[in-house]
Amino acid sequence: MGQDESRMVDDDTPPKTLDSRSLESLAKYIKDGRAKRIVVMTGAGISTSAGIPDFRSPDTGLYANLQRLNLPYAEAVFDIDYFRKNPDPFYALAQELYPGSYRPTITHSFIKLLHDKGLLLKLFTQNIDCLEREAGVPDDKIIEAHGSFAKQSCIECKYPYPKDQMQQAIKDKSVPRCLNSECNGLVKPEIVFFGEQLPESFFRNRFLPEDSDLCIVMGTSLSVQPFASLPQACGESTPRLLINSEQVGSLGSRADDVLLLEDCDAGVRKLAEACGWLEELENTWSETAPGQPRIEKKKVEEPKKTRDEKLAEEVDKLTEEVEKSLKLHQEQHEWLANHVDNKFARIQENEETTPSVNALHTGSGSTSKSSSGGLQHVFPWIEKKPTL
Ligand code: CNA
Repeated sequence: MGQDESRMVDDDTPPKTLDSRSLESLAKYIKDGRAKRIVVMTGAGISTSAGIPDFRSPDTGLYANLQRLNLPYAEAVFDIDYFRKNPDPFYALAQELYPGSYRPTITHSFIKLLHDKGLLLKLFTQNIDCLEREAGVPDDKIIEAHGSFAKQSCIECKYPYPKDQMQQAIKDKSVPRCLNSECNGLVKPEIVFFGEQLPESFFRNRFLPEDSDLCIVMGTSLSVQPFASLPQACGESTPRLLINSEQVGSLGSRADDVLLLEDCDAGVRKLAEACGWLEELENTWSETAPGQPRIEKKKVEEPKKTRDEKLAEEVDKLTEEVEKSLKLHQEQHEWLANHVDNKFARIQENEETTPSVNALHTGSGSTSKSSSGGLQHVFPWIEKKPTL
């Protein structure tokens, strides 16, 4: 049985893995090569210094500043039932939160540095802002437990919606509708709303912390389940570090928990310095500055297409080809009709003067004035010319 996760460990309890519950001791543990499979768990607090408010900080948090949206209660903006009735407040807010206008923080770059050093097992984030990707952490290392703005789809039939059209809708504060005309459901970014299921990738990886040798929790109030239980999945003797403005969850209840109750950016700088990585960290972060050559990002994978979508695409392609060929056919038809008309006119003209040429063209030796009639089996669309 594990120890009581709700009680803070007392100062007399000796750590099991670290020399002491201090940042220096934790840094030594890392430098000694004992932390090779680090799990990082993050929340809105790692993005506040980028300019994105968190939810729950009093005064500055998002929930404290939503009066302008006239919501019945602050959380309604992310509630799927409320969204069905009134999607406008979400789209008003989405314009402010949409990725593209914020620079990753040095805390995001710290996670990238852990990856560069081959030490990052997985990042579990509750954030929807995609700043981890912007910082260069590869997609396959990130579990976006609450989804993100990276993809969008219909809330009813899940039909994917193109990114560029979503960007335009966000810009216009308009509410996009499903492109499947039979559905016409509301479209939203694949952010997990209250009342929606977490992504399958979260459930698939939720026990991964058991395999870690260090857990770093940053910028989260650990108040949203099931994410909040992740740190408990770490082994009893696995060191856990909390970098946050306040003590949260069960962090501090175990013998190898280290608490750094301060600003995330300041905290990661201290840890990096203690590990001898500060310069590298600053360099990694400087790559995210506006105007710097962008970090190579892996393409966000488009959702896999269903059989019906593939079929619809194939039908569209075929329709386009048929239309193109019909258009060609039509042009050819017009050209030939003109051509024959001209010829017919010339023949008529010649007939009046040189009947022998006419006989050559019809191939019959006849002097019939109805030449086009002879061509009708080849060009059936040519109307029979009236016999002059
Ligand atoms: P939260 O409940 O708002 O908690 C944030 C925590 O971070 C609090 O404990 C704060 O004290 C702490 N904090 C804030 N700023 C700092 C800082 N600079 N340094 C250190 N600590 C700080 O947010 P959670 O992430 O815990 O809640 C989960 C919600 C928040 C998820 O569903 C997210 O989708 C949602 N959210 C995400 C974003 C984003 O993507 N940036 C923004 C706002 C909300």
